Amino acid sequence: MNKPEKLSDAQRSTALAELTAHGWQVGEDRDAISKTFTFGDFNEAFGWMTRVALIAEHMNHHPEWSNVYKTVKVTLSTHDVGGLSALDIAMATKMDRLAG
Ligand code: H2B
Repeated sequence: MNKPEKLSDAQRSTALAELTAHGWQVGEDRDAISKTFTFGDFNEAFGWMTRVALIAEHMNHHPEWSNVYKTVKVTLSTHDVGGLSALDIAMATKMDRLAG
């Protein structure tokens, strides 16, 4: 796994335009993106978290998240570079795809 790099300005604007159109919000006080996912019930929410967790392990890139019943709050940022990298964009896209 090569070391991630911070997004360039060009990469940022393209990626964030797409993700904000799908409900992701850009952090005000840190270089991160966040989104709240709401599912049908806890079983669905935790099942999604389980699938994402396996992907996170495969990517060696892990979300900051919390779950209350059928809601999962997610924040993505790359700690090793202190901000957004392509890994965050890839993970956000995978999360959206799995959430349907
Ligand atoms: N997840 C996230 N979100 N950012 C990182 O910089 C990161 C990670 N680094 N998962 C990985 C693990 C690193 O700590 C290990 C040692 O490879």
